[in-house]
Amino acid sequence: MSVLEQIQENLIKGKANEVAELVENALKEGISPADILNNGMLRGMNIIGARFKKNEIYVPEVLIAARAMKAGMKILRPKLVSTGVEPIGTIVIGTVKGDLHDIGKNLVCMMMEGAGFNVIDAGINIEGEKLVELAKENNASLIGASALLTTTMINMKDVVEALKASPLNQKVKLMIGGAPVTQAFADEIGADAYAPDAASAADVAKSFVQK
Ligand code: B1M
Repeated sequence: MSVLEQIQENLIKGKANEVAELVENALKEGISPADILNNGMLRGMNIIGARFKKNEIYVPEVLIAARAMKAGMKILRPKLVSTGVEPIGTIVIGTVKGDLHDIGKNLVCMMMEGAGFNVIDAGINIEGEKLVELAKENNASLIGASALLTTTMINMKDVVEALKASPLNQKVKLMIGGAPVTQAFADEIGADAYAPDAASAADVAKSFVQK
């Protein structure tokens, strides 16, 4: 089995130390950082995303795989930067005002990172205006808003309004999600997209930057 296949397999199993070590080995073998990312780690993360969507695996397995991805990225990121590999886009993600839930949001961040995005995690209890400000500062192409409470999901409308009122209107897309959120709600408030889970969120985000 090639070192890239080993990276993929160990990432899927969530073996963080092994992934870090294999990434080091791959670099020593002269494999390019982009190849390690695209044909080792991202392939593994794509498989995790697909299995998660089909309910073949659950949140703990995804979190463990994401931790392994992070361990590999710690070694790889400086090499990617020095060889000029660009992220596929930047996304700013936060949990909306009044809401402190972040497990799902963190999962979305990890899947986005796994898909090749530069992720700016704005944290929890975040005003719409702040998300827009961060998108502007970081030249993001997407904003993601998460909500877990029926009482806070309405604050997603503030993100829509803040975006509309900014120069980023039409340029930056807004995706929303979280347990009480639906496509109908996204349509109602005028968000550009809704995703039911973290893997779909990464797919939707990719489709936006590929357009
Ligand atoms: Co809270 N809580 N909670 N809670 N909590 C819920 C959400 C609740 C359903 C529990 C219940 O009553 N059955 C209920 C909401 C009821 C409602 O609104 N109808 C509730 C409540 C009421 C509350 C408090 C008000 C309780 C209180 O204090 N009286 C309080 C509110 C605090 C606040 O936010 N202001 C509160 C507090 C907390 C804790 C702090 C204790 C803790 C949060 C810890 C943390 O996040 N760091 C907590 C937890 C853990 C939960 C439950 C148990 C689990 C939520 C979770 O993490 N799920 C939850 C009950 C439940 O769901 N069983 C509950 C796992 C996570 C992976 O799923 O976040 O849905 P989820 O994310 C998914 C998708 O939704 C999607 O992708 C993720 C992965 O596939 N997704 C996106 C999420 N964001 C997305 C963004 C996208 C796209 C997809 O695009 C950008």
